[in-house]
Amino acid sequence: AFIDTLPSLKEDYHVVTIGLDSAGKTTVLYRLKFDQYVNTVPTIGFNCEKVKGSIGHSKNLTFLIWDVGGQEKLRPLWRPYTRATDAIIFVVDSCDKDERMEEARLELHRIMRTPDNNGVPLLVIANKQDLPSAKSENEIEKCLGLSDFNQDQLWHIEPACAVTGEGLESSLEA
Ligand code: G3D
Ligand code: MG
Repeated sequence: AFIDTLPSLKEDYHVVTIGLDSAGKTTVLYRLKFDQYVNTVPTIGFNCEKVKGSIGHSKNLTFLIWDVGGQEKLRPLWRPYTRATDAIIFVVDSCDKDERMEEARLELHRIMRTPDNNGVPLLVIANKQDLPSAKSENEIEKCLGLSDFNQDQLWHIEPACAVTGEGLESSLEA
């Protein structure tokens, strides 16, 4: 088909990045896109970038990644954006205190519970691991109640730092 001759228009996977405001979603997106730190402003609406995987299983795959604002008033948008997506990335600030973690847990379970997202794989990025108060992968798994998901829900948690890019490449691979 004609469209196949236009490689720049094709991508293999649609991925939507959500999470509370200031978790680091936009930083993650631009780190993946440009492999460098980009200073962000709070996202009003959304950002969208095409990203090429660079290692392992992700090599030669392209991802169209949507980054949707996480402020409370924008969260109702998560639902339409996550419809018919191939995967959901939930970015969490690993330094968040219990109350914000609980808020993240509620929002995460709310969005994963919608019928559209039945069976959509979930990648949790435990971001800001560079900071001393960062919770460990295990703690975050508990805080977000990841083991409460249905048996058939695929999920994976990856500790990362969007500022340095650590952990992100392997996230795409996963
Ligand atoms: P959002 O898109 O989820 O709302 P942003 O979040 O990507 O805009 O990031 C919010 C703030 O967190 C930014 O700082 C950003 O630099 C910082 N941040 C993102 N990832 C990391 C990380 O891995 N480690 C650390 N230490 N900070 C991170 P500012 O100061 O611009 O608000
Ligand atoms: Mg943002």
